[in-house]
Amino acid sequence: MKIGIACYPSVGGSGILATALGEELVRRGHEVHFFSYERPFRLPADVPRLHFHPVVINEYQLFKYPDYTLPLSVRMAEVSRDHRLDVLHVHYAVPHATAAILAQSMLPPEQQPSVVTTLHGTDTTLLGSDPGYGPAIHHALTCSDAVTVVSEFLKQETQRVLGFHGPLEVIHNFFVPRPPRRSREEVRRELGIADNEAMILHSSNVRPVKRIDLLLESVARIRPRDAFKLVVLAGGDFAPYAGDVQRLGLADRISVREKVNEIEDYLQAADLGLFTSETESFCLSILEAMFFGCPSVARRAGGIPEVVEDGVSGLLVPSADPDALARAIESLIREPKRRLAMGEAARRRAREHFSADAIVPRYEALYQRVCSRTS
Ligand code: GMT
Repeated sequence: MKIGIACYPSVGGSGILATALGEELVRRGHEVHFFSYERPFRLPADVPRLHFHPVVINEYQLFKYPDYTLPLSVRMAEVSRDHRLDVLHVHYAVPHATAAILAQSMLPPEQQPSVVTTLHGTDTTLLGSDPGYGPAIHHALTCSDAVTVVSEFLKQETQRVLGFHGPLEVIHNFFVPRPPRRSREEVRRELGIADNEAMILHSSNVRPVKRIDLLLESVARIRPRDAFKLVVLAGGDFAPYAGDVQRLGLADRISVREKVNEIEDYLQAADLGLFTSETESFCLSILEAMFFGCPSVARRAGGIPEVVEDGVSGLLVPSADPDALARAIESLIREPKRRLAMGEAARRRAREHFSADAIVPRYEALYQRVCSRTS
């Protein structure tokens, strides 16, 4: 099939998932066309049947704010027509779903691709309740040929927040780990982590929803304080948290790496993950760690319980309580055998339920279904 994918190019779960899906579809023989204002940062170059179409945004003095939706829809319409795309699969509703619907309606019926929209999280939980966005998102979902969500939790939130009661198919996130480029020892040496220190890993775009303040408060309460080092892979600017790091006396306990591409190097070196998000529709970062046998301590938030079985493949803490989070981490630092067993359970669960082989055929089947329906 010929599939167009629109996504955000920067570090963020929806763009990462969309990129991985595109790569997997190409590996399975499909032709894939990506649309974004920049090349998605994990998108490999020079892969046959994998194309990238940059969307050019011109600045006009008349506009106070540059518009992205219209140039995106025009680009999607042009490429759909020129390459005879079967499907436009858009990741994150705003503005991609609206642009796809517009692109579809710009074309004559015989050239119209089907539109599949995947909701990832804040497009429902944050923008869905904004009166300036909610009705437009609802409209785009209603006009889509199919809508998917990345967890049961997000399905319920989409029904509750947006009042959308059309079909919603739950297709969880997946991950395809690449082989690490450096050894575990090399990476730990680079990070200054001694053999008797547990490496706690947090990776995210460090937006407010990730509650980095709570993350730092929690690790500051871990005892003994020389039992760990926290490594933050920040997909955004970590500078605003420098004051917290100083205030909490964490300067010698924390290493931050910004915009890392070789995440596998760090995932294999980690002993534990720590995630304190206010909400997560799934939490791709927890899954990435699971593939490397690294169990996580996380808040029981949003769709995280669909990823981690509490007490089996990780530990879930019911509230935003830094003491409870610190105690959970301490228990796994103190009991390496239990931690390793949890890591193994996490790895098994990840491979069984959230591998490309488990998930990608679900998208392929959906594309087949919508195309046969529309044709
Ligand atoms: O916060 C991010 O990392 C980006 C965010 C988004 O809305 O694009 O990620 C969401 O999509 C990921 C992939 O489906 C999910 O694993 C994340 O849980 C989800 N983030 C939130 O719900 C806050």
